[in-house]
Parts: sequence; structure tokens; C-alpha cells
Amino acid sequence: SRMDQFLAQLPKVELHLHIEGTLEPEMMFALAERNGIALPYRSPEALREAYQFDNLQSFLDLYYQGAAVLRTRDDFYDLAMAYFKRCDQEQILHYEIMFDPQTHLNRGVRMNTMMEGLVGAQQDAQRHYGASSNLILSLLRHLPEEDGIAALEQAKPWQHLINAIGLDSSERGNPPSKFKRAFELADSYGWHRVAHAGEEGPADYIWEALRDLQVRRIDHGVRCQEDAQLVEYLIHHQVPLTVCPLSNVRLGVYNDLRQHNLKQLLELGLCVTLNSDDPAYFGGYLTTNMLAVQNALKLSETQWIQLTTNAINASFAPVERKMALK
Ligand code: ES4
Ligand code: ZN
Repeated sequence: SRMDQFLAQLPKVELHLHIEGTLEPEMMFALAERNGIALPYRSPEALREAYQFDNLQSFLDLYYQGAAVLRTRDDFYDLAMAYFKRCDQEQILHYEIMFDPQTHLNRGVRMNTMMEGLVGAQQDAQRHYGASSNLILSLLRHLPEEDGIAALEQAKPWQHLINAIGLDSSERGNPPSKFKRAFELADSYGWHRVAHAGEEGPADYIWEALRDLQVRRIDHGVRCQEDAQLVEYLIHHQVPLTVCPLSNVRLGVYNDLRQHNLKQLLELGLCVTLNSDDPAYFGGYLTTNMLAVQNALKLSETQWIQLTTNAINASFAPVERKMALK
């Protein structure tokens, strides 16, 4: 349709993307073979069939298992480059990608290995596609804060190639306040701060991320509507929310896209952005998310342009790059 055409050609920015969540079953099998690792599935198709999640934790279990095929610098390079190529095909001109170093450090993969692969791919994508990107080092909130601080210390030599700290993994029972000192250390590196909050966890975790971690963006944040004062605050301060519609449906945050509050939040005047989260696991990349949202919620062209403008404003791109994107 004309609207699908409009969405396909619209210049895009992606701010909530786990690079380990772009590991397609085919690449998982190829890397497993390259590294001599056995997978407990017969084929990529059989693996894909196992992607039926009840909640965040049931997804995370498979996601961490899948990430175990990533061992070498080339693995991280190939993973990132496949996503960057995809971005070029979808008019995604700027992206800020998260990675979970603890997932890899705890398996004996060195920080240098990850960083050389990821940064190498970022540089090549800049050269080949003219795209700009930022790296967000994300801590696993189910692990102790000390473990996260150890990861940050390993990242210190790379501090100028990392743009922000993030916080992800199992939200319930792991409040943002647990990571106050880790986020202070990241601040001393000159990094921006973001955190997953209000995905499965309560609205109070959004307040905590703002107050205790001083975050500049909230990843997900869709449960903010359970607290009217919080909604008012988010509007007044234009705190960006990186909303991930297909992720929310696949993980049971909403039963159906038609129940998703993305359009409502946008119309209330929040700085909403649209993102794909873990596209290899949740059924599609950014354009697929947009088409599914359009099908379910029917946004106007003006609203779609607003979502993109919000993403440009909410990004950590240098001001000259933001102007070029507009
Ligand atoms: C994640 Cl959807 C989601 N939520 C929390 N942590 C994550 N890590 C990767 N995807
Ligand atoms: Zn996420």
C-alpha cells in the first residue's frame, strides 16, 4: 500500500537494539560449526520453532544460550555487520546498539575480543553505508553490582569508543537502585546513561532509574501509565521512551498489538520512539515493527514523522549529525 511504501522509505533511527538479539538461527548454526560448539537443535528451523516465550525470563534463557556461540573477534564483527547491512536496506541511518559484556566475559571471552569486532564493524559500516552509530555497554541486572563494576573496569581502556551505559535482563526483583555505584563509575567515564525500566517491572522502577541512575532515556517504559504523576513528569521533561512493540507482544507484556499503548503515549505528548529490541527472536526488524504497528494502531504520516524526529532528538549523535538526519 501507499502507507507501507511511505514507511519503507522513511529515514530511520534505532535506539533500542541488543546486538546479541540480532543473532539469526542460521548464523547461530554457522558460528556453532565454525567454533566446534554443539547446539541442542537439529536445524535453524527447529530452533526458530522453540522461540515461543511466556515472559521475559523464558526469552532470556534462550537468548543467553544462543549467545554462547559468539567466541572470536570475527564472530562479533559478522554479527554486527549483518545488522548494519540490514539497516542499510531499511534506511536506518543511525543506530545505538547495546551489548552485554558480562554474558561473554563469564564464558572466557575477553573485552578486547568483543570490542575489536564491534568497533571494526561500526567503522566499516560508517565507510560503506555512511551510517553513524554508538555503542551502549549494558549491565546484567540479575548479577551482583560488583560483577557489573568489574566489567566496567575491563572496559576502561575502551571508554572513548563506548557512548553510554545500559541496564537489562530480568527486571523484577532487580531494581535500578542496585546499580547506583556502577552508574556513577560510568558517569566518570563520560558516558550517557540509559536503563530498561517499566517493561515487566513497575512504574516505580522508572522513577528509580531517573532518580538513582540519572538516566537520559528509558528503555521500554510502557508501564509508566500506571502512575499519572510519572506520565506528567515524562511529558514535562521529554524523557525519551524506547518502545519495542513486537517485543512487548512476544513477551506477553500485551496480548495483542491493538492493546499496545504506543499511540496513546505519543498522543499524550511523551517522547516515544519505536525500536526492534531483539529482532531475530521477536519476529522482525524495525520496518516490520512499523508495519505491524501501522496495521494494528493506524498512525498518521505526521505521527510517523514525529516518532522519527523523537528518535533523532533522543539519540546521542553529535549535534551536527542530528541536523544532517533531519
Ligand atoms: C532484553 Cl527485551 C529485553 N528485556 C530485558 N533485557 C533484555 N536483554 C535482551 N533483550
Ligand atoms: Zn531491550
